[in-house]
Amino acid sequence: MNPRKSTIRMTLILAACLLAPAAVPADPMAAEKETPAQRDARMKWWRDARFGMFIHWGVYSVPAGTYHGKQIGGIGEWIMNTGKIPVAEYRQFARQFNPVKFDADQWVRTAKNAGMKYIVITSKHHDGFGMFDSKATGWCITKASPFKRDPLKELAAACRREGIKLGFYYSHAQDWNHPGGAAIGGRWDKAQEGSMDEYIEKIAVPQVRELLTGYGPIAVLWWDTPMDMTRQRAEKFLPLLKLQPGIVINDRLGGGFPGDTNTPEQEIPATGYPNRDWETCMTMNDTWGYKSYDHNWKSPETLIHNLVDIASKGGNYLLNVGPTSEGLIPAASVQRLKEVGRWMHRNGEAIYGTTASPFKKLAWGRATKKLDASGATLYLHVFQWPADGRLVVPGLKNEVEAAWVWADAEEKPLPNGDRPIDMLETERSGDDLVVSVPAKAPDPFASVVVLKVKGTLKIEGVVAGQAADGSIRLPASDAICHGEQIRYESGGDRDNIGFWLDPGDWAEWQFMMKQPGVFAVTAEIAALGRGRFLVGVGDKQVAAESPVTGDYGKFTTVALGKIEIPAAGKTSLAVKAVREGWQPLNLKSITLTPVK
Ligand code: FHN
Repeated sequence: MNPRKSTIRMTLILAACLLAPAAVPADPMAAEKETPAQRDARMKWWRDARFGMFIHWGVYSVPAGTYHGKQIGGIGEWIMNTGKIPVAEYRQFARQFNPVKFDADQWVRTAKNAGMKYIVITSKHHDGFGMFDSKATGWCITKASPFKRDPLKELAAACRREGIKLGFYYSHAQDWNHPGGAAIGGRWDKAQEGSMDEYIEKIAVPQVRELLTGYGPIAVLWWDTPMDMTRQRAEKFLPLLKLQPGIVINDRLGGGFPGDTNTPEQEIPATGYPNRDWETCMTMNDTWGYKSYDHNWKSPETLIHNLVDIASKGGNYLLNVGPTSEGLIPAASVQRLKEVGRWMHRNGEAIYGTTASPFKKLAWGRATKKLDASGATLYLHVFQWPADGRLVVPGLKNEVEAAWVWADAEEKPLPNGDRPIDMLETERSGDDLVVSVPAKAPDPFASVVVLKVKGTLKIEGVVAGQAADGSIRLPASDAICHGEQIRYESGGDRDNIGFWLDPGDWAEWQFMMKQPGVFAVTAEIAALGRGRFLVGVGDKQVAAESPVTGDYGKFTTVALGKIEIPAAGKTSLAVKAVREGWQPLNLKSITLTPVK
């Protein structure tokens, strides 16, 4: 949990909306009709793509974060809700929405040159404004704005020309302009009152039909915030999906339908979702829709590392841009996408069509892989280039066929147009494989070393061990999280176990104990209330209580007591909540220090 990003209340409401579909049975419609092989075929392009562009564009780009001269907190596309702007007043912004600089080809080329393979654009966000020519309402771009053009038509044509897949985001439940639409936090204007079922029947369903029939092949339908979506309401949308048989839908329809993809938002889950397709959606600054004064941009290095990190966990990266009311993608976004594109141009082979890393942890970076009939190609993405020229690949037992880095094509052009490579030597060192790499990193952000190995991948479990003084630090990133909600949170300033909302969830560490004995146990914890928990190794336990730090991002180190670990060997340590009076806590690490 990181309440600093938005209010705790909003986070919990959104989390409840988003988490709901995870615990429900599979989509019966899909299960009936699709074999696993058919599903794999349908998902293939999406799995290969790994990188897409999210576009949040609408009327909210006119106020751009400011209302009556006041900067409104939170994300830009929520300004109507956060500022409690009356419906009639918000509608006036549409009169100023005239994005004459919008150039669909340019947007699509910006995405394509960044290495992105698909685009998902807001066809209607929570403000209910149709960014397309809708027959179902007057509250859409062709009727309520001076622009009159249908930007989604133009984008669809440009995507077809450039070979980029197009998807539509559609806010099916929340709609703050059409009577009956849901509103997180409650409605604030009489004009919003109405029946949700009627809204779904008269606005949402007809609009989704329009979107799935009038724009050529639509690759993705991206639902959002399924507030008040009962199964019955969600079912109204299902027949429409047959209009685009190959379509991929996310997990936010609600009503118990898991969809095709999980959608972690603004975070990269520690271990991905091993049995689900998933896609991290993320902003480049701190807002989805354009805010004129949000300059908190992620660096190109962070964006490249995020893309690699996500691919190494088997997911896709849906990276957002929030164009202006003139129709321009902000220059800061374009510039960053160019940098990512430069990296992808050289290293895309190590991202597209790859699957998750076979390594649990790599101290210097991440890995992706491609399997083939004779063995595997491992792509080692090195964030910290080894100063001694020795790249240690822990526990890799396979015979190496070849190792190389991609050479600079301009320095070493090959007559047949093939990619020039610099071959590398490898050697064994105990359990590990060592690759001798050039002194200088080929890339300032992430250099790719390619290892072609023979046979089925064999990597022997590498677990943490004690330091020379007998102590051992167990970081959140090494924990095995047990439960539906608890998870490792990383990225930005987060590096802890969080979302520990269910006291039935628990965390475990496995490590190698060489010098058993009695250990003092300390933990780095952030919490808002006193939650009781147990730290246990076998039948030995320490009972403890979390400190109150006042913020889920503010950690303090607390001594929890002593524990005896009597035997050497592979050891498991568990941290479990005490159900009565449980208060969620964020846990960064546990440290065991030998008691002399
Ligand atoms: O409320 C929206 C938000 O505005 C944005 O569209 C994100 C993108 O995933 N989805 C919702 C919050 O989860």
